[in-house]
Amino acid sequence: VVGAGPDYHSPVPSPYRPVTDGVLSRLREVLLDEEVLRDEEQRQAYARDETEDLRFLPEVVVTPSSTAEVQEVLRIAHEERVPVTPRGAGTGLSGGALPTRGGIVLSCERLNTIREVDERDMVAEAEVGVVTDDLRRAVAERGLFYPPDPSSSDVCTLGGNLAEDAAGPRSLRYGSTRHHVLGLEAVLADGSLLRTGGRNRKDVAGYDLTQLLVGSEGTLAVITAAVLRLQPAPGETLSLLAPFDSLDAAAAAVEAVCRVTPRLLACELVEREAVETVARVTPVPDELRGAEAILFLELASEDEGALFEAASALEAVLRERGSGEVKAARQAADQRRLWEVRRRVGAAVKGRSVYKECDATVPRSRLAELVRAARETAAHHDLLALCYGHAGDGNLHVNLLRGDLDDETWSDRMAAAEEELFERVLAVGGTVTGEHGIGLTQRRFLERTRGPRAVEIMRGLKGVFDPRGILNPDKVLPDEVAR
Ligand code: LAC
Ligand code: ZN
Repeated sequence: VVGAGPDYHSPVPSPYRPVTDGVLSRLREVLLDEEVLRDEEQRQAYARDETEDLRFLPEVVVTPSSTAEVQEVLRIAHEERVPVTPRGAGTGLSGGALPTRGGIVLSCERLNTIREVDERDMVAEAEVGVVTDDLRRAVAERGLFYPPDPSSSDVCTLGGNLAEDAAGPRSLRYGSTRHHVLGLEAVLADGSLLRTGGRNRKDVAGYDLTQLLVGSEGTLAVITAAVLRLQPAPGETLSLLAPFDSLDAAAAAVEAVCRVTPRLLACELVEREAVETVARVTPVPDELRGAEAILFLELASEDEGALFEAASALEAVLRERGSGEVKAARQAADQRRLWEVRRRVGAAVKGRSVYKECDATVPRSRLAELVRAARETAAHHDLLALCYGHAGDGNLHVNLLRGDLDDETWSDRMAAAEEELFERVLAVGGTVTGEHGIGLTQRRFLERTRGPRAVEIMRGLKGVFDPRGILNPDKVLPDEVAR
């Protein structure tokens, strides 16, 4: 029944074995009844993530509630050669959680315990089904801070953040998820348990398996828990809005803005079309309307004087670089209102049209070239594009919108535009994904980005971790074949 019904994409021809009644009864022996989902209606919820309009129906969904149960599931899948697609909250944007071969979706939703917040070592140990904001709140109650802030932080989970090395606006100051991981508990393809790292802030004993697993998109192991590094809270914050009368000018200003002060946490760019897309579904504060592009900046300091000093230094640079009148928000509620608009862009675009997410990233000094490439590429292929994202990190989400194009026109134009955009991105030393991952949809760019030798080494690693190729097939590596 994989691929059954007009809504599902055809499954990739499979060397794997199906989920037979025998496999199902083995799963039921090691899991509770409610941890094995077989009804089509239940499985449909696991057929998609947030990537385009792709759907693949899994044969069965399992929701283990302990690491030991994850081990049992993988032991069975390994013996039976059934593919397993690990899944967090399904907010991914490169298809990493799509069960392209049917098989088992292993949802981590019940692995949702925060095992410990240790104030003395300033670490938290949490299972991967914990919602990112729940962890942030739990550590904040103890006066501590966990920085990663993906836009979906109210629903996404640590597991997806770890698998994709998710980031967000504040990664400008704090780095992406991987910069906060000290250790992992993970289950290997054959069901055995692997612990990496620990609670030490420094540790160079052997190869760094922790950092290898972070960002490996569920292709090497199923991460079940992580030891995360915490920080003191950043203090008081102030947000600035700098309107520009062209997208190019806003992009060109970013490198100067990022040099001004270490108190800058975030430097985001949103172009007019993106603001207007949010305005279609929710009221947008007036100060965000009208400009061709806006830079959203966030500053933090434990001292209010220093905060305002940094703000005026930034304002001077922004004006010099062509910004209109810079507006500041100091009250928490005002800041939240502004950032809410930024956070909602992705969902608003998705609500407006099927679209192709291009997670283009370039060295910060090449940002203006990225913006130009996005605009020119869209024009060459007669598509509507909009840009927004993490300008300070050189990372923009270039969204190509389908609008009312028919299937064939859309897929031809989209593929050609993506090709042209990424050629230009790679030509200036950029990369094809800054934070959303290669997943299913960006695999054809991996070798061009990393080179054939690097991809060969990645394949070798895949073989060591997952010799039968059952873990998250069709992700990361191009044309992966199970042995
Ligand atoms: C964002 C997501 C789409 O930046 O990465 O909003
Ligand atoms: Zn983003």
